[in-house]
Amino acid sequence: MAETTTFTNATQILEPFRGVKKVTLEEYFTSGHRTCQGCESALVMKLMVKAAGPRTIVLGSTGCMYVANTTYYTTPWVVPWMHTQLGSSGSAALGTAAGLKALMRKGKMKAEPINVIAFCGDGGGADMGLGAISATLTHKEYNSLILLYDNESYANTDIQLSGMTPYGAHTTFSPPGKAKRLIHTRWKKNMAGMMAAGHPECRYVATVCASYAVEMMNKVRRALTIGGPTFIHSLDPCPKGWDYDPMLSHELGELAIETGIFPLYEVEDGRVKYYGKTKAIVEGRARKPVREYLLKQGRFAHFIEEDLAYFQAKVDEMWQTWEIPAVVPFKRLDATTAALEAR
Ligand SMILES: Cc1ncc(C[n+]2csc(CCOP(=O)(O)OP(=O)(O)O)c2C)c(N)n1
Ligand code: SF4
Ligand SMILES: [Mg+2]
Repeated sequence: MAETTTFTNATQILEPFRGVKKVTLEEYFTSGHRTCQGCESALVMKLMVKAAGPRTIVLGSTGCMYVANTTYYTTPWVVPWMHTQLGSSGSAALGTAAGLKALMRKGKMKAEPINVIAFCGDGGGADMGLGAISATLTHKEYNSLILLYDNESYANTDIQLSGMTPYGAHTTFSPPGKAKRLIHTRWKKNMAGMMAAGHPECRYVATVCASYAVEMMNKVRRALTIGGPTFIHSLDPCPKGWDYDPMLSHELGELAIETGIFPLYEVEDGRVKYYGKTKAIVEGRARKPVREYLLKQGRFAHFIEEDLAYFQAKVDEMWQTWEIPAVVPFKRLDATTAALEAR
């Protein structure tokens, strides 16, 4: 671990792990948690802090990764950890980074780059805390990473739908019924694209899935190394909320990528780079049909052909009509329309 030359915005230089055999053995999220069997979000916590290393402070907003990880007198966190209010991951990240900087400037603690990571769920981050995250991403003088773990519902309070719940999914707020088969008919927010497009001075935004663990850890390391406020969106299969056998978590993560529903990419200083199977899709590989992903989950068991076709058409649209496929949803203008509109 080295340091950049100036203290002001110094970060730890965390080189990427060159393959799984090069990943460090030390764990900073260990036993002592009570998440469900097959919980991908718990794996994300473990990989996230393993990637960051020991000189790290983790802040976590309310949700499964707070409640199930800090039951009275137990915790899996080996690094300093603090709970923050449900909508406050952005404020907690910024406040902690600013506080550390002030203490170091005043000589009250040793000056060294300390990683600050604030995690939030989709409810806490993409709905309730969106404003605070947005504000934090404009404060380029403070280093912090906000990691949104997206299990696509307010899981901790029994699977209510959030702005990240997929179209048509069965949640406790959207149970399918005889009169109305689909209660939830909104399309999911494009969180990483929104953060990248909306915060020109945020230097790093990425999407990850723990099914691709080394890539995921390397994106965390890149975000922490590049400095300033950064943002990562992780798609996390959740056996309880998505209603599937816990042994399928890894496979569902893969299918989310292979169907093109969840693209893997990073935006560094405005440049988009696709990863893994998403890159292969961009280069022409066929996407798997969305039904292969959806029908493995009980939350879509009420879907009929018409619903599957609609879902497929929306995903096709992401890939075929978005200006930057699966990242930025502005529509391309064909040359004639563009010329007419320019007059
Ligand atoms: C302001 C506020 N409203 C409601 C709650 C109740 N609550 C606790 S956890 C939670 C669900 C959070 O969902 P998400 O952020 O997606 O995290 P997950 O539980 O899915 O891990 C809710 C609604 C709360 N703690 N604070
Ligand atoms: S409900 Fe989902 S996110 Fe919460 S602990 Fe269980 S598997 Fe993990
Ligand atoms: Mg959630």
